[in-house]
Amino acid sequence: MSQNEILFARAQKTIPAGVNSPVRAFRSVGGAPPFIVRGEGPCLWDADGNQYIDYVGSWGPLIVGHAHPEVLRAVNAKAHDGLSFGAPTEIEIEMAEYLCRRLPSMEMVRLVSSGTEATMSALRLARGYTGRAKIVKFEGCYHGHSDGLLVKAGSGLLTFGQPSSAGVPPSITQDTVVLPYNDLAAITAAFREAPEAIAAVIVEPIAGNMNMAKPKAGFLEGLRALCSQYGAVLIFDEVMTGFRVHRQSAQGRYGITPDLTTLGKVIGGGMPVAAFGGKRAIMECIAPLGPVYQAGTLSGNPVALAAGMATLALTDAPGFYESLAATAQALTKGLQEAAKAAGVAFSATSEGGMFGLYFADRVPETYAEVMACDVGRFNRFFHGMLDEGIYFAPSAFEAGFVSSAHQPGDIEATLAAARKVFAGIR
Ligand code: HOZ
Repeated sequence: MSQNEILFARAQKTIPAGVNSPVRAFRSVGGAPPFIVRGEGPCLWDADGNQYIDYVGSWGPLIVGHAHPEVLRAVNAKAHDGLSFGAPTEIEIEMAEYLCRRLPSMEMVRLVSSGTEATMSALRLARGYTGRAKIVKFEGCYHGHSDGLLVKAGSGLLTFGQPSSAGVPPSITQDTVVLPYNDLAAITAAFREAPEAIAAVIVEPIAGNMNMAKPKAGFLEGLRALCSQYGAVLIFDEVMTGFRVHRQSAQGRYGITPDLTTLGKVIGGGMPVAAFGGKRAIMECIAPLGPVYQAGTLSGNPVALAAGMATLALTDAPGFYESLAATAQALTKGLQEAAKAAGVAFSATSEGGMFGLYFADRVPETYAEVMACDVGRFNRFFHGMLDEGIYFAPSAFEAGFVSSAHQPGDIEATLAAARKVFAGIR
């Protein structure tokens, strides 16, 4: 047995499926996951000494690559002052000011530790602010694992073909309305039917948990107009897209101002940091200013924020996002050419440093189109690439990520591997 297999067998004795987040278990693609020992720049090394070019990037946070020296320096320096205080520190203000400066929709922000906390709190806040109960989410979008949002959700739930979770009583989800993504007519009808019942519409402005699905022209604009017309709170869940797809996130890319935004991943640079924020009038409903309760012992943790601030500072470099987008485009263009040469039905797209790969003739725009992609062929592609030292997400339903550490040589090596693998899975 390899070291990876030995570790996986050992892990399964004390950790369900051997992992602390379901997709990592490789159940949908099969086989044993590599146990990661170390990361540097665009690369990972596993317990057997295998090296990989990494396109998961810890599922999005590592926009400047693994173990960036400036991020490590900031973390080390902060850690020397103590790890956690459960009391206010100046770096929390710095992060809040930075986020409000960089996202014009954000007037106030509260820091939390995970994307799940951010979306759960934003929805509670929207309900408290409007005094309404219903929330609208879209099929295939994933907003973390709080009870009311685990209905027709993406990510691990889609990966395992179980889009709604057991253990969530119908009484909890009775106010969750699930509608098709990119279908403005459906949400228009929902508002007309219950004009004063919907507290919030929550959306991944670019869906990144059913592979990657971009908004059709007019969809986000339509959501904005409907929420304004009916007095509902528009929440952009930018945990994945925040500072990843554009300097000002998806909201800047598409020119839409949401009422609330949730953030995570990149703002922590690989440490547990997330946030929700937006209009002052809504944010002032949060305790102790207002009646909506939310709290957290490790919220605003100074060491985690040091990683986030150092990462964000690196993304401020002129040309950072242009170069990131060029890297992702070189990858997706090259993969499409390689698939075409091999006669494999394949398409790909990207936005900033995020990309989607599809075993289908054209890039999907709806949940149904994503579901129609050839998962079996993806799985063969995934394992072929892994054997060649290329680490993509172990699921046909997750987006991929590049970092500023990926160099043209990494993309070339990936495409050389892909030419070989596509030829083998024709
Ligand atoms: N569900 C997240 C990705 N969309 C995180 C998966 C993980 O960390 O294993």
